[in-house]
Amino acid sequence: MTLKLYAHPFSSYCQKVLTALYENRTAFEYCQLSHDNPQAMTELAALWPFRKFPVLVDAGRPVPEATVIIEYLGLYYPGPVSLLPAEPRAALEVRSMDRFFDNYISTPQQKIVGDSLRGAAERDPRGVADARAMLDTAYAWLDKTMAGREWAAGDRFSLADCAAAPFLFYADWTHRIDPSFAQVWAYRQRLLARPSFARAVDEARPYRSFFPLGAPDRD
Ligand SMILES: N[C@@H](CCC(=O)N[C@@H](CS)C(=O)NCC(=O)O)C(=O)O
Repeated sequence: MTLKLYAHPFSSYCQKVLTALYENRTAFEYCQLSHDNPQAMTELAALWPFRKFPVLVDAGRPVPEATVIIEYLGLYYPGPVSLLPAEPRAALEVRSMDRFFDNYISTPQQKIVGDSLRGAAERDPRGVADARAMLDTAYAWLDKTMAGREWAAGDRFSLADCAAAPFLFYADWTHRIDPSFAQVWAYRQRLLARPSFARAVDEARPYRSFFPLGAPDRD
């Protein structure tokens, strides 16, 4: 087996890639990052000095960044489910929704969680307030955008849904999605029911106590 993934099951960006791998039943070696496995952390730092994960390694070639990993898998290890349409205009819509979920759902969500891990003197209340406001704007925009769509970019599950699934999952735990956003709620439920993401959620269940804001008793 040539593919090795450095990842942790509870990480949202790792779940984004795991969902893509599970969609296509792509075989890979799972190198689980943990403080109990310093060797894996050392290897990660050597592969990608930013120490962000996931990182895929293909026969020694490091491939960082979740979106790029999923595109890489589609190019070099294609399976039955094409997560990026071959038609360039359709691909552009998938990529723009993927950017939306990374930049306007995950980034503010991570800001809020990251801030909660800081000591009182290092907290950034203005930054957290801005992040909460960004999530409110993003939920409202997504609610309108999802009207008439089954998946993020239309009627086919794609790279953008691999991003949406973990990011909406944790975003709601972090900054509740108002029940009035019925389209967002229904979409989040569809994502939770998708077997590839459901598997990633199940594999992460043992780590829910890690969630710094307290994991809710649902999902
Ligand atoms: N831009 C990266 C972000 C990856 C990311 O932020 N991963 C988190 C885990 S969900 C991480 O590495 N956290 C550890 C750190 O920031 O030191 C991607 O798209 O893969």
